[in-house]
Amino acid sequence: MGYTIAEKIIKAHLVKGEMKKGSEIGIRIDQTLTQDATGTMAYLEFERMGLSRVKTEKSVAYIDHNTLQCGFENADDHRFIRSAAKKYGVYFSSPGNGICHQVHLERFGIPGKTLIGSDSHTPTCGGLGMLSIGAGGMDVAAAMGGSEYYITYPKMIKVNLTGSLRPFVSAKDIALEVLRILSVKGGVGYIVEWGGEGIKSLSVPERATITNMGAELGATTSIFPSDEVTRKFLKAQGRENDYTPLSSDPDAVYDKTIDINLDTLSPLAACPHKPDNVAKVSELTNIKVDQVCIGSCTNSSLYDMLKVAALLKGKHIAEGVSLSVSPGSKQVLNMLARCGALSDIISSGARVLECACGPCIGMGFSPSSGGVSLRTFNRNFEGRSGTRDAKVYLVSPETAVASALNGIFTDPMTLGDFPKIEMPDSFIIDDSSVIPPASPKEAEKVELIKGPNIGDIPKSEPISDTISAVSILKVGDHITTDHIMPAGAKILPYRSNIPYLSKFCFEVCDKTFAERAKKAGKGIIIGGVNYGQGSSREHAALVPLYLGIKAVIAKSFARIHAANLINAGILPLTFKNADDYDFLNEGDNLEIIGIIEGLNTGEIKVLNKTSGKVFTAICDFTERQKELLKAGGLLNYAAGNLG
Ligand code: MIC
Ligand code: SF4
Repeated sequence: MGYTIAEKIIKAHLVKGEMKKGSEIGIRIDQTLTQDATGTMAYLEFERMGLSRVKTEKSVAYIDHNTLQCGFENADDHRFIRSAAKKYGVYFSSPGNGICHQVHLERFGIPGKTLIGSDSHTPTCGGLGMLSIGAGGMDVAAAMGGSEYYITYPKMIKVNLTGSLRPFVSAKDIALEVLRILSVKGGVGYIVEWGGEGIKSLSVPERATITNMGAELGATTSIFPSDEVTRKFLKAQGRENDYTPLSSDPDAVYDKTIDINLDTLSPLAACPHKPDNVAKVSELTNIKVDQVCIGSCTNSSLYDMLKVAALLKGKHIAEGVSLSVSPGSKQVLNMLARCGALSDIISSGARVLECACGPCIGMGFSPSSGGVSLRTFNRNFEGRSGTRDAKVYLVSPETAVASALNGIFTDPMTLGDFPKIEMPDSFIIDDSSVIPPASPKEAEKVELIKGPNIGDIPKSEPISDTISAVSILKVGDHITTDHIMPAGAKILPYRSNIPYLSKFCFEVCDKTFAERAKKAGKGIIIGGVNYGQGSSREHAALVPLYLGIKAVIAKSFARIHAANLINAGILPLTFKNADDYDFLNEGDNLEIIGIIEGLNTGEIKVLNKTSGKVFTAICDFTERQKELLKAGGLLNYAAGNLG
């Protein structure tokens, strides 16, 4: 039996476990990336684990999320990360150099290698055949220190593309089509592998748009083969030496196959407030548009920006529309400036923002009350834009421009002829904003610089045999980490100040949660399906830990969040019988009994002291996860086992 692309990379990196679907494996990690909203914690954790120097082939620290710098907090985080990078052996990508995933794709990603990043969109580099996976900060810190990274050996989905995209239909529409087919939990437990004749006409950045949004499927990662298209891209980046061809074996076995005929695809949009709430743009055309945002790690490549510039050239956006354009990297911005395309964007009335995440994570540019915002981004969760009642639609750059020009949702296929986009044979290579680390000898002299907003990581305790606590919050299905620990301009600067951050925990669902949890001293959260989907932010576990949350009982969990809970020493339990969810109320007194024994048997009894009912929860963890829980999380565990 042959291997899929992902299986080949896993095989070459396997350190622990067996290549058996559903079992836990540990893989060697070649590269890591962090960004600043998760990076401060990751480097504090690296320090706490007693590690002194990264052991990876390349680790990069990006500054791209918190770039508003209203006050000293963000700037202090940047300074701390810069000092940690210098000391620990990490390359530091300065603010302004671009969004981590875009820059990593351009400058560092290598086909056939492994990458984990403290950001859920790390799979972007799957666009060039790299096995790249999003993870919590603690896992990234441990991997930087040379530890293997653990995943459940995934099942495989093959997406076969045939035909080619019609003008005005683009890679984003392919990503949305797969979301329409599979939904936001359809990828859980899978790696999505892309193939078929149709991929030949997709450039690396277009492939990266697709693997980027694989995160929204809940997939472990997504990957394309490394082929002639990949070689050309790496050559244009002056990195032809990094090229290796990589494809699946003809007899590779997939658990599921999806066929998409690109010839028949039309422009799509994800409607509020879920990325899988997909409709045809042609069915949305009468909606008035207030704001349009182009950029983010999904759609900010040079190709995307050149298309945008060409479509805007000589035209002006409609009255009442506010259009932002954020190129993904300094390379993209520089090339737009040199060829004059930037001028076409500016003349159209667009507001050019810096090369950073910006509006995607609510760092400014929030829509007006109830406003309709069309974004080329990857997430449209309620409130993420910074405006609670805004209606955010996820669209392609083509749909974004067409709608900005007309002031109403517009099918770009009505725009006429598609402009010819000339891609250069080589990109401007200027890595001067990436600061190399100090030599191991010099590193000893480098001091970590911590500003007053940089606090401690909350301490967790070894799991006890019984947890008696009140069910402090009951939430529904598909709760995102944006619900649990919101981001945005007001809160993001406090990612390294857990006590302050805790005031906003679950604010979107229940403004009283934080205060009630703190007062109760300990609590249990009840969740529905796909609890903790979305971002990799471990703050969605660390803050509940700080607020005394001992366990979360849910119908199912998103992969990264479940790992983050275990790393934080919080017990993630699933209902054996999903109907038991219905019999639980907020405020019930719960007792989880016989936890230590339950960890061995895989099941646990939960007594609802308020109703008198008993139900069973699943706690089917791997030996490693049990050890982590018994130690009270990865940091406690690492103190004895890493470094
Ligand atoms: C996101 O898109 O939600 C983020 C912000 O990039 C997060 C990371 C974070 O919360 O810092 C992610 O995707 O992991
Ligand atoms: Fe940044 Fe948005 Fe991409 Fe997250 S999804 S890394 S916030 S651009």
